[in-house]
Amino acid sequence: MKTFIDLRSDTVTKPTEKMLQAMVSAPLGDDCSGEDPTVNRLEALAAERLGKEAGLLVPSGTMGNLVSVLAHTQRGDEVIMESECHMYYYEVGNICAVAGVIPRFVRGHNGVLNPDDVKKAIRDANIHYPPPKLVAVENTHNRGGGTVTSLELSCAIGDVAKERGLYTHLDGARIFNAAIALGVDAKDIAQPFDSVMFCLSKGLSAPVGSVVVGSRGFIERARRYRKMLGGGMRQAGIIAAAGIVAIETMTERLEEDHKHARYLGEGLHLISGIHVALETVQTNMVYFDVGRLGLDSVSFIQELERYHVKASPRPPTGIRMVTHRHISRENISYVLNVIEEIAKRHLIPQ
Ligand code: TLP
Repeated sequence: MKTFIDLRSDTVTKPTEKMLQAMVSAPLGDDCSGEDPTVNRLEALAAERLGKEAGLLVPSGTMGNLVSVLAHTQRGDEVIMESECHMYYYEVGNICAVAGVIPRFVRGHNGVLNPDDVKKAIRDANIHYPPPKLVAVENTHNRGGGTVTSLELSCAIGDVAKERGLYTHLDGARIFNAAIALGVDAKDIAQPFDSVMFCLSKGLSAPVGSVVVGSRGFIERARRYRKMLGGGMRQAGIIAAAGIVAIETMTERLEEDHKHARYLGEGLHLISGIHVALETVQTNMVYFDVGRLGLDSVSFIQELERYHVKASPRPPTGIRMVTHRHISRENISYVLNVIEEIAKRHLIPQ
């Protein structure tokens, strides 16, 4: 059986040998009583790496964002967020359905928020309005193309929120990709935010898990909400062990994924009929459009699969490809040849 070149997401990465070894030998305990030494070590390590007081292991990024919103807000509060952000777009409406908060959208430039627009979105108290309580930022921004918010902009957004007494949360699912792209420490990216969620299970290759970090008081509240949502796990050290290896050994190599994404983006740019917004190729994602080939996302992906290549649809005519540890430069060269072949077959003469 031929294996697929799977560019759907960096979530498809398998644990490393070192992670598997760490998982079998991890000291374990009941984490719901705070007694799993490996979970405690991971939470302390994550907090230290992001410059916060405490950390909380959660089963997924989705739960990490949700417990953060729950811990910062009350029902009926307003959360200011980018209009294409993951917390709104892909988290099943949980902030409304579970936390009972209402989003107020600010459109970013390829997902990157402008602090002045955030400022304008924060309304003065009025009997007619829900009280604004939280500003949420996503870095890197998934639907924006894996785009990066600079330290200057993050700080300015943090200042705007603070001036008006709002909390700030960072969906930093891929914060270490942002750190590599900016050439800074992840701690600096986290600094302007009261809370940060980041994923162990994406480019860092751990099999399961995300971590939320913030002040001790915030993490205590988030821990209660994790329990309420059924995210309290028992011998979770088996997961945390892989997470520790992920943080300690897997962040630097993300640079390679970024180079591969750039190679892919630049190659696609040269293929007639493919439109790629090269300025958004800043980390490990490449979004492109196949509309000029007369194909929609789903039929293009079906064509790709005949060549054993997988990608994600962004309907109606968009495609997302994400580079990760299992994708080599040779794989990208092959994918570019395949797409050139498909494009030649379908290109509609202008
Ligand atoms: N992103 C996934 C899913 O949308 C399928 C992907 O393939 O990119 N924040 C951001 C920015 C994310 O990209 C994701 C997952 C999450 C949060 C949620 O993490 P999980 O999947 O662990 O709940």
